[in-house]
Amino acid sequence: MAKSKSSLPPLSELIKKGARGDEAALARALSELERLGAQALHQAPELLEPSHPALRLGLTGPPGAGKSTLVSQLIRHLRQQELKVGVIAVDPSSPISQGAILGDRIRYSEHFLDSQVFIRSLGTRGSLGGLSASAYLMLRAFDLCAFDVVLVETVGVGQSEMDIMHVADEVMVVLVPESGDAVQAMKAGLLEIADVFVVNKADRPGASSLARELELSAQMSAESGRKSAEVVQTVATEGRGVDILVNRALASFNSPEGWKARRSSAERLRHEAKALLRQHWEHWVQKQTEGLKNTNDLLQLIASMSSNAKDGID
Ligand SMILES: Nc1nc2c(ncn2[C@@H]2O[C@H](COP(=O)(O)OP(=O)(O)OP(=O)(O)O)[C@@H](O)[C@H]2O)c(=O)[nH]1
Ligand SMILES: [Mg+2]
Repeated sequence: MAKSKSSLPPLSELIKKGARGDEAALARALSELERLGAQALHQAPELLEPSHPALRLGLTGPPGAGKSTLVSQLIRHLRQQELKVGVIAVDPSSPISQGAILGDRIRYSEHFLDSQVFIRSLGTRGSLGGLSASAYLMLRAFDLCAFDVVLVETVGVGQSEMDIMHVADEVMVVLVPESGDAVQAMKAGLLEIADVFVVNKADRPGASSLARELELSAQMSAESGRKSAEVVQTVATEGRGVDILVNRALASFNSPEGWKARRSSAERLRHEAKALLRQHWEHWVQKQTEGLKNTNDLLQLIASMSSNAKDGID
């Protein structure tokens, strides 16, 4: 059961408390963002102009590639630099957040007691496979709550993989020797979104040849004037190669001009607006069709559509 609205402090209040380090308030704020969707921006317009944007590092790749293990390693290194770290783990297999939370409780357990690390798991409910409106809103909340770096983990299946490019300031595509060859990655359009190809599980056979293939593709991409990704081999379970990723992250963190400018681009805002509006209208369509029983109902619905649509949900 959802809590009654009146028992909750306003969203802005929760966010303010979250910014002062109250983790419980931040957790409740994020749940409110999930519940409210786009309306949250009305209730807490300060989300639109965060004064302290956190560097967003995206990690995407096939299931089981070692993304969470890498995230855990990255958190450890970033904490050594005394940076405040947020994590959003998007789990497409989970229609609701609860299922995802359980899995990541275990994966990130070593960081749970650290007050400067905040981890949130998120299902992709209602987002047609892409990043949900909630993810965009939560990232804004992390900005407002003075996080330095936010790691966004998405499983590389379908649209969410591509969406990561519109939210992350730097995208790491995590591949493993057994995930198929570089050509496969090219076909999936990964060359366009990757800033770094992480060849994880480099303790397994085939890692070097995958890395070479990726390097070759990156080189060809650079020669034709497109983005050229760095290729890094890692063994996440042992922390091998992670320092290279951390150094890249710190370099970006320490020279924010480029990514801060990209962050405020109209193109990014358009992608965010699409996610927000999509969720809003999906909710609306769901509500409108709940009671539909016959073709007459359908006709009536169509007739009233334009006026209802203007009112939106609730
Ligand atoms: N041999 C080896 N195993 C690894 C390495 N990195 C991670 N693993 C193991 O791979 C398995 C999956 O790791 P996760 O970090 O959960 O992978 P993930 O990409 O987050 O998985 P999903 O979130 O389910 O898509 C775990 O059993 C890890 O211990 C590595 O470098 N070498
Ligand atoms: Mg994971």
